[in-house]
Amino acid sequence: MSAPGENLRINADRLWDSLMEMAKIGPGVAGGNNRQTLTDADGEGRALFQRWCEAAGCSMGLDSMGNMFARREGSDPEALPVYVGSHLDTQPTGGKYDGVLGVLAGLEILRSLNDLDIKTRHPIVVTNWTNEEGTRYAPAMLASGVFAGVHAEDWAKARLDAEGKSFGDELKRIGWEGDEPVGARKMQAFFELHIEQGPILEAEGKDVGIVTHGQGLSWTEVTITGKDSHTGSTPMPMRRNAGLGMARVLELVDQIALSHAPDAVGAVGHIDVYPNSRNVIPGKVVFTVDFRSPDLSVIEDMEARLKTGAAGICDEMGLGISFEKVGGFDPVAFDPACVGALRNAAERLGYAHRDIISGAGHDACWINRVAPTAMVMCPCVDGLSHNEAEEISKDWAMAGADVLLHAVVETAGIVE
Ligand code: HGY
Ligand code: MN
Ligand code: MN
Repeated sequence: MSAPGENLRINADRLWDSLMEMAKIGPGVAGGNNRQTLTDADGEGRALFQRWCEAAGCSMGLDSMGNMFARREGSDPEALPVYVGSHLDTQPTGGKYDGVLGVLAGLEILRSLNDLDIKTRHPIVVTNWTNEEGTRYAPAMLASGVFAGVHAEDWAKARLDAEGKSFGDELKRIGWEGDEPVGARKMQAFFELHIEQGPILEAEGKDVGIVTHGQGLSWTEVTITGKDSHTGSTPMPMRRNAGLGMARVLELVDQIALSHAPDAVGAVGHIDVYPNSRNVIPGKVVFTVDFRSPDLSVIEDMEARLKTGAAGICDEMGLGISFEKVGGFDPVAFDPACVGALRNAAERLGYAHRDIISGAGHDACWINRVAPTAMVMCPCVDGLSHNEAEEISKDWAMAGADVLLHAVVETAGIVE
């Protein structure tokens, strides 16, 4: 397919206005968003996205995991569509751009092609993947994982949130469960634009990052059990303090990750303490250990050392401990041809770029299993994300969307 001319660009003001409009749905308390998956706010955001897509002349498909597919016809209806998208759900204290930029940049591509009356041979489909964040329902990238055949649909729909509500019930409740069998769609390619969520691109003055690989992720849920007892009258030697055991395991997690510096990372972001009362020594704690590395053998080493080290700590303290793997995926290498289309687009458009490995997980990491896939990233201020203060510039959004536009259109083929 011939490459588009360098003058083919998106409308940055319109993209920015759409980002700000979407950000009004599920506002956070500090300028960001709390539009968690399968909440009413998620439903509202989906409805707005659908209205915009239909106004752009698309037909909207919806599968049984709530994944949305806005289709712009091509000249050859039999040709496999080129897919582009990301996710509209956010963290509880999320930013306005994580995921949303990738979905709305996909819509902006369709709007720009309409403006210029450009026809492509392959159809183009803009996608919103359900529950990318994995906050309300673990694991992350749940619906794209079902689409890619990684998770069984029944298992995914049985996942419970902290209030015991199931994914399947909540998807029905908000009215976004489609009839389409999940995973039936075949793709020519899949492209995703995402903010970097790290400091590298801004620090190096780059406009875009060409994502060659995504690092692997491991989520282990750890349960430590001791004995609830009075914080005042229980002598120290008699205590079986699950909270103290957890504190020592958190220190161990940090040491394990640092032992594989500079590429490995580790932290615990989710902690439930029982009974979580000011004057009761916790008899039980449940927390999730998040390890990541571009190297699978490093991830496996970190998982193994967590288990032996944490079991040793609990043994010494007379505490019980159990582990459950609740999420994860191996490091991914994206499709060289798709990566090349993005890199050539950045060159053609005159954007400063560098290759980069994604630190965060993305739907593209699963879709890479079923279609040629690649990602492009734009910088974010101070590399901050999963924080309401997440910020990007309109120019960065434009650069990412322009590069995405060129790779998608080149792959879909312009019909003269
Ligand atoms: O966890 C992740 O990397 C993604 O933000 N869900
Ligand atoms: Mn994301
Ligand atoms: Mn995220």
